[in-house]
Amino acid sequence: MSELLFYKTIRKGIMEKVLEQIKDCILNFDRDSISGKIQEALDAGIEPQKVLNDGMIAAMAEVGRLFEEGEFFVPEMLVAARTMQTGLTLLKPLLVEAGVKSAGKVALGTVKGDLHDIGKNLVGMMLEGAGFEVIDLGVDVPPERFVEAVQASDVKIIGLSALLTTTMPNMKSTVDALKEAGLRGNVKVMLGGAPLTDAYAQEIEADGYAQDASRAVKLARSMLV
Ligand code: B1M
Repeated sequence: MSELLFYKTIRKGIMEKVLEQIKDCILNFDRDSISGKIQEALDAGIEPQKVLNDGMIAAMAEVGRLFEEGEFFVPEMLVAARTMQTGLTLLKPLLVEAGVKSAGKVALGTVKGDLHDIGKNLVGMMLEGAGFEVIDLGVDVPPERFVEAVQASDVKIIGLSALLTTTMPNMKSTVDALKEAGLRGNVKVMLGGAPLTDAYAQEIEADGYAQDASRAVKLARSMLV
């Protein structure tokens, strides 16, 4: 083996190891170590996008798989997502600087009258983990705020969350408001929340429903192909 090839092999090994360690931080909920590991990766010359894709997004995909297989539950998914968020704080400015394209912009909110935001926040974190840019409109969001969000920027997906049967109709009002504003063709509408169903999504002419945060990522991805 030539000297150059030898050093290249060593370097590749170091890079792979630190990316694995970043994944492990997320899978083991190690918020204290993740920023240090990301810095180590950057210092070793790994591009921020590679850190994001092969370290963090890969870990979040694994989190989603473990959740779907019943090995992780909501609390695990939540702390994993928070660990990823901690790492993203360091990585985000570098990604922006490097002009890394987001997977797409999602405006996310809990609909009017509804104050539940734990599930919505989890969906937002998982979407960010998957490379989407998330505009979090918060809770108790009236239809016109969603319309404004689409008017203001190149939002590709509107994500509506509701936990109360009494606030579900405000999802329909939001879809109707988008239609009235002539914007329905510009965006996909994704629904979620405990009382929601596929049938309801179809009834109000939304584009899809996701049962949980992991499936929300898959749905969002499928909406943009
Ligand atoms: Co409320 N609450 N709550 N509550 N609360 C429920 C929803 C309820 C089912 C409890 C019950 O009676 N068993 C019930 C609703 C009954 C119904 O409508 N059928 C209820 C009620 C009645 C109320 C009040 C009316 C109580 C009162 O004041 N009398 C009141 C309403 C306030 C309001 O919103 N206007 C109220 C208030 C509250 C708190 C403020 C105390 C608190 C919310 C705190 C917060 O969110 N910051 C609260 C909580 C915590 C709950 C329960 C216990 C837990 C909800 C939760 O966070 N789950 C809930 C009972 C329950 O669900 N077991 C209950 C964990 C979370 C991770 O799951 O939100 O389902 P979830 O999100 C999942 C999926 O649904 C999905 O992915 C997430 C992660 O996997 N998902 C999406 C969610 N949004 C998505 C969007 C997507 C895709 C997927 O795409 C855009």
